[in-house]
Amino acid sequence: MDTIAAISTPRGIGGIAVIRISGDRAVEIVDRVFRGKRELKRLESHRVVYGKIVDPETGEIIDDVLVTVMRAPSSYTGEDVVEISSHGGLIIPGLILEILLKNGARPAQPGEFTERAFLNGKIDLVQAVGVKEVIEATSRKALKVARKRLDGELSSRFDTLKNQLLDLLKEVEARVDFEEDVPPLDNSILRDGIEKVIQTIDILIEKGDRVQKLFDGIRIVIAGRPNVGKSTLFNRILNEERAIVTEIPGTTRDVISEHLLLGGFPVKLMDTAGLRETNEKVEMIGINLAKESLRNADIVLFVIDGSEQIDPADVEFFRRIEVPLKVLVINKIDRGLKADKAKLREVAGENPVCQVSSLTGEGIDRLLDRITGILEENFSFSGELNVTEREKGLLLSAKSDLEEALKVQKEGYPLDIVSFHIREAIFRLDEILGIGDIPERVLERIFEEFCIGK
Ligand SMILES: Nc1nc2c(ncn2[C@@H]2O[C@H](COP(=O)(O)OP(=O)(O)OP(=O)(O)O)[C@@H](O)[C@H]2O)c(=O)[nH]1
Ligand SMILES: [Mg+2]
Repeated sequence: MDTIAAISTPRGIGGIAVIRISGDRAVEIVDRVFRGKRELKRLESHRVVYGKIVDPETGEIIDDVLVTVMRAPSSYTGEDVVEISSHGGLIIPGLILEILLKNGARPAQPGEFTERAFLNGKIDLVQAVGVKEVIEATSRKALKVARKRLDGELSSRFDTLKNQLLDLLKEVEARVDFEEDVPPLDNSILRDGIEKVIQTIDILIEKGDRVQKLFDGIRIVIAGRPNVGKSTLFNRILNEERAIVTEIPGTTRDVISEHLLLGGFPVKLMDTAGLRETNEKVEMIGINLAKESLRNADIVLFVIDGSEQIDPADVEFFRRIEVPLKVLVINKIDRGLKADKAKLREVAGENPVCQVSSLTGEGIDRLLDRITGILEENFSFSGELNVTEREKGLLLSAKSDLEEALKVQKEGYPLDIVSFHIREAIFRLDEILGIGDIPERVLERIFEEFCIGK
């Protein structure tokens, strides 16, 4: 395999940068450009040595560096890895990389170091995703989940499921091959076993989906009729003039979103177009986008103008929002509350009501506390793990294989048909972990999302 190199630290001004190189020729290539007390090929594994990087063509000294050598198989990729710590900045790391490339390395693709770690059996595919997630986590909560994945906790869940299925398969196959020598299969044990696995899959998906929101951001959508002050509230929560505010109804057309942390929870806050009947083309598109955001929302902040009487259209709309977590936000209370309080309660039903002035900031802290409370109640997980879209797809497909196994068993098909379906489910779990032949394009799709140098 080629020897690959990349700058692993972010581009830009910084104290140091790390250039990483991995492959059979890693040590040899760096030796060509490194002048230190000792040649790297004579250095033991996991030792650091000081020296200079020199362009062998011109003899020019590029930088003082510390070089670490990690020999196969005890390295991140499982291959020989050399890491060069140089000065950071805009020029030096790029120059060093260039010299390495001129001397026999090739540029690494995004995630290629991690892909090699996977191909060399250092980590499985589930853990590989964890590498990306620990790097990209934007909150402590997300990091905790990613850390567990990287440590193999999720992998071992999949492994347990697989072993349960293997046990069942063994029972079934024994009857297929040597029916006369073994007592007949206890159907209820088989059914219970399969059902238990299906149940575990359901729980993994249900919880995993919610935990995944810690990475994508919990979607909080601000909605309501035009001009009630949605964009003003959006800006107020963000503490910046992000969305355009005017007194003209129908100002916001696009969905505008920003990521922020609320009470330590990663949130994607979205401002949407005011909901009303209209024939204006652009506004109509905006309203459709707003409705779509509402359908995908985790929490809805439904804003009404409290300085006016309650509009029956508002009541209707609030009721129709299917998202279970919704807050009725009564805005513009700086102008005095004209809406009838009893009526407001009735509209809100079981849902929390908050009175605010997005203009003056009054009541905003209380609203944010309310939202944080909802987040804590619904998105706090202990010991939970996330599942990616890919994993979810494969889990669902394993589940349908198992349902099929139950069905054919119930209908009295021969046991080898039952065993076929169990086996298929096991293959799906293997695919999740990356066991067996994983097509190149599947790996590509997983690793292309990584950054270069990881
Ligand atoms: N007095 C008062 N005025 C407010 C408050 N919030 C918003 N406004 C005003 O109400 C008008 C509409 O505000 P926006 O934030 O643009 O309302 P919107 O709901 O985003 O409107 P659309 O984008 O058209 O749907 C502006 O003139 C704001 O200054 C408030 O709390 N008090
Ligand atoms: Mg607006």
